[in-house]
Amino acid sequence: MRAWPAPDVPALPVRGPEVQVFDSATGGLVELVPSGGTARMYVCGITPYDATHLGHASTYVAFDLLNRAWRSAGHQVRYVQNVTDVDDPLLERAHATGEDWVALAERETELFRTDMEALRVLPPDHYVGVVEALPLVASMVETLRDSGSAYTVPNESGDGDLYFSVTADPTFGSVSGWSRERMLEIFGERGGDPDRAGKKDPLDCLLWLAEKPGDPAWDSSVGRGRPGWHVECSAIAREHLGADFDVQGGGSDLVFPHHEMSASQAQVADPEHRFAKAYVHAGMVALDGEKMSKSKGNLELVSRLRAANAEPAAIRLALLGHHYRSDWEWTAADLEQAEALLARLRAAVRRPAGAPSGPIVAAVLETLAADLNAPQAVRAISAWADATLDGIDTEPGAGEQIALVADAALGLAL
Ligand code: 5CA
Ligand code: ZN
Repeated sequence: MRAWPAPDVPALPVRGPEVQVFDSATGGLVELVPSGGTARMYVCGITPYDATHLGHASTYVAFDLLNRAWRSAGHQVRYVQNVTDVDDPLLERAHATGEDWVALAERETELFRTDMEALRVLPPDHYVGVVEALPLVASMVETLRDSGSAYTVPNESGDGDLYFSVTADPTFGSVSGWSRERMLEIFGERGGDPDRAGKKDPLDCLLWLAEKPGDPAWDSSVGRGRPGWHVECSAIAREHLGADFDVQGGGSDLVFPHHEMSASQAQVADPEHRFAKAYVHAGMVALDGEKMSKSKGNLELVSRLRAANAEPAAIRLALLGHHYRSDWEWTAADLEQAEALLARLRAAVRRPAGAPSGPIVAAVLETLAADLNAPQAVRAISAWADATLDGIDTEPGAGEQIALVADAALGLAL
């Protein structure tokens, strides 16, 4: 699939430190020094049945900070993202509104592209739809089936759906670290079917769904049907990034079952290698007291704010005001404050001279390398702006240096 146009990332006069991020699997910070100079990152993409909301935007901006922090440290980045362009929620929405599911997915994916471009999010090098990756996904399902890690559960039409057996993976549970009780509690809420008759373990997850009347289906090496959710990301990540890549990312609602299952399936298909080195998760953005979600409909859309003349840089600055790992609630005040701050930062960087920039540039790169602390990086720039607007003008051209680091490291066009 086509991604979206890349914004320029200006070269910095200094290098940032190596990057540390919080890994959900080990529960601590890990330093991510990519082997061979190229960091490899997979971030789960959207299920395109509704418009990009600020929760999505916040998650993709978080991983954009990681992408930029690696680049600031002198590394290259190979970035892959999927689009879940066929799955139950998408088909259900299309069915409910009478829209063609392909048209719905294309429309919302295109809106996502324009939102990401407006927010200056660096595009993935490989933007891969599940439909276009079907042979790849089927091939991983086949490997799992042939290794005895999958089994058939009969369905209404007499065919069998293929399920992944979680007991095939001795390391199952190591991504989330959750107890079995907690897994059982949450599995059904996040696309799982713990109560389906015929399963060997309630936590076993769907690998391949046999054709259902009225639903799209494709011929494949594992029969006619369509893939289950988790295996799409196992297969797409392995194909485009290889084994043991640096970061598997997404929002914290993907820790379990999605990232647990994706890793498990890839590792059972290839027991010699880990799926990813670190599992990184962004916090959930809420609206009106509840997690912003397409299924609940409590959304603030990036496109709606843009249509109401909010500047994308202000939206991005509002998102950067919250640490990526925290859960937070969006309010209109976030945007108003960001608009005021943006105006102040711009006024300061346009001064011909300002407060010394070197320590600020270093502080921005350091705080971002230390688990992507964007709020602290923004505070450092804001303090510089205060000093400059207060009349400190010891460094000619300081504003240009500040604008450079804000652009390269924070994706902020001042
Ligand atoms: N297609 C799958 C991943 S393979 C999926 O989860 N799609 S999604 O459209 O539901 O979510 C896309 C990304 O946005 C995921 O990383 C998800 O964790 C994140 N996300 C969804 N809702 C929120 C929210 N309220 N706050 C922060 N991130 C969110
Ligand atoms: Zn995914």
